[in-house]
Amino acid sequence: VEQAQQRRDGAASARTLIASPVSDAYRRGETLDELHRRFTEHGYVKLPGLLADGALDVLHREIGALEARARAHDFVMPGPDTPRVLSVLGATSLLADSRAAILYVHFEIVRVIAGVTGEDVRACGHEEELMVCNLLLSEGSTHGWHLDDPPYALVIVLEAPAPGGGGELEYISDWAGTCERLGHRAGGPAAPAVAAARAEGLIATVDHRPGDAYLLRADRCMHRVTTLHEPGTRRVALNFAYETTTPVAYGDSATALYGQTSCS
Ligand SMILES: O=C(O)CCC(=O)C(=O)O
Repeated sequence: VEQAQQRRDGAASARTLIASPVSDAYRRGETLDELHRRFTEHGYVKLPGLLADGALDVLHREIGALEARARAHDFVMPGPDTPRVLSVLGATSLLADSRAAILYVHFEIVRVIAGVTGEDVRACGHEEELMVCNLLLSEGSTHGWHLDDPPYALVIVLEAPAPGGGGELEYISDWAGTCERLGHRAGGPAAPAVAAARAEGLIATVDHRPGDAYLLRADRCMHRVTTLHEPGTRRVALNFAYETTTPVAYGDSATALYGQTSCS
């Protein structure tokens, strides 16, 4: 009986995600045109209330059910030399045990991404980075400075601390150009160039409320999620990665963080 109920609940969740996941505001061509203009300029746009409430509720339940299986990390990522203090679910878990994939390929979501980026987007070719869930579960958690390999990240924030509690997105647009101007090496440890960018006022800080989404040019904008600094707070976000027709060269860091046998 319980199994039959679970199947019915699962089908109801899938139907909710399929039916109409994107809020009405994002169906308008003029909205997407304005977002495209801002995205082209900054490499970032906030998409407040992108998902309809029903779709968000389903994601909360699905991720909540998987949270106990998230892999906890506390290490310094080689390359940028920045901390990863968070728990993660990679694409294998999300594809096998959740319905998040319905959103990843949903025509309404793809239409928004194509409209905002102005690109004919394709699925990410990395088997774990395709879609991930990043769970910052306690005070001190952080997702340190890095670039992603795939060009586009659609991030859906499910939980966030109250404003001022940490967990903000910080980003630096055009990392390669910024490093060149400031006389730093773009591929080396992030700290010296980030400090120089901060001194020049080049770091944007954005707060996201639960239910907000954003699109980031993640291979060009250096970014991080700041440390949670209140006891008992959490930040949980889904990241859907997309490519274009240009092939992506994948390094080792996504596998180190999201792979089935990864660093700790
Ligand atoms: O959680 C976020 O807002 C950013 C996630 C991120 O940087 C990533 O998944 O590469």
